[in-house]
Amino acid sequence: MNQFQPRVFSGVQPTGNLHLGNYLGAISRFVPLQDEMPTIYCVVDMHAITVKHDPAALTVATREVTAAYLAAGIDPKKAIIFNQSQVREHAELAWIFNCVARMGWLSRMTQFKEKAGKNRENASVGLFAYPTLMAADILAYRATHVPVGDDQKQHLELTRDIAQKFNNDFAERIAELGVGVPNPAPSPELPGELFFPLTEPMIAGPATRIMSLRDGTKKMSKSDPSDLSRINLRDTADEISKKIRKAKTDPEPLPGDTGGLADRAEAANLVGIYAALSGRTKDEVLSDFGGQPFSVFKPALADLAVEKLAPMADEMNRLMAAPDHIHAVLRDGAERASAIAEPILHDARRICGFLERR
Ligand code: AQP
Repeated sequence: MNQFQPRVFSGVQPTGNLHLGNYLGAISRFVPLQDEMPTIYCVVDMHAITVKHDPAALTVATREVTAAYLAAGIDPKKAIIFNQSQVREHAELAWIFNCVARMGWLSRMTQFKEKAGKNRENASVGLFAYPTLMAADILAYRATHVPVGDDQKQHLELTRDIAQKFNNDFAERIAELGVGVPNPAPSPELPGELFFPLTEPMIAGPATRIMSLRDGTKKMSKSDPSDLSRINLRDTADEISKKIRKAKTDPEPLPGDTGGLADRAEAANLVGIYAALSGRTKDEVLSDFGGQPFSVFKPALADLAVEKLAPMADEMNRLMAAPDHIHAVLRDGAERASAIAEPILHDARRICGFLERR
């Protein structure tokens, strides 16, 4: 691999209904990383306008994601927290990447196909180009690691493809300007000096894909029209308990090990949630609950979910009620983020050959 300074970047869209999947797949995993390397956590509001949106709701949801970051334990003195639209370099680098990425690459993105649905002609150009903006989010900071849920794997592969093509297309220019980082293992695919790292996805643990509580084959999602399909991060204890009680299951008792969860998507999902919330493996959970019916397991899961999530909801509500602290965190974060991205974009512009203001 290459020798870039380790740095984490990740983001969450402020599209409302932040849910347990966002928490377990992403936000909760952001917290320990802040003690391991420099971390940048973004509220990706420019991504949120790729589908029809309500401007007033976007403002509120931007505060809400920030509140979730803080309530989950991200310390704004350690990590940089900011909203994407306040750092211009994201949009600028996204344009450069629109000219590096190929139409064929973007046409293969499953998230675009799912979100555009049958009416693709009517989808926004922004929705199609979403992955190039995501690549820019990451590479404007030359981030080396990105913790995300499993659904983002394909976009991260595309980010690597874009970085690789940029490094190759401009290899001579990067060397000539002396702005590259030595690549310890040059190959026909990658030159000896790299401008962008090949970012590593961090997709691990028992909760990389939390499924809908109503349908174990569908991802838990903000945009699911059924509120019963997800546990929202600001749900009350009663709402959490009710949703778990009503979660779809099968009539069989829980198996004694994970092998017995094959073909039981809903059961596997609930066991995965229990494992992630308790910090144990699925097999450990099943060694306690194997042979038990859902009438025993569901109340235990509800108690655990309330114990873990209710204090976070309280803190989010407190922060949202007096958002001055949220605004201060975002302002400070945007300044610190700009200070990293500006010199990187300055070099990217020179690599492209844009004539500077004189
Ligand atoms: N169900 C999930 N299980 C595990 N991780 C998940 N993530 C999303 N859903 C799950 C992870 O949360 C982070 C932020 O996601 P996002 O805001 O970019 O939204 P998304 O991935 O498009 O998924 P959503 O939340 O369901 O929104 P909609 O309904 O708008 O598509 C990412 O790291 C993601 O992997």
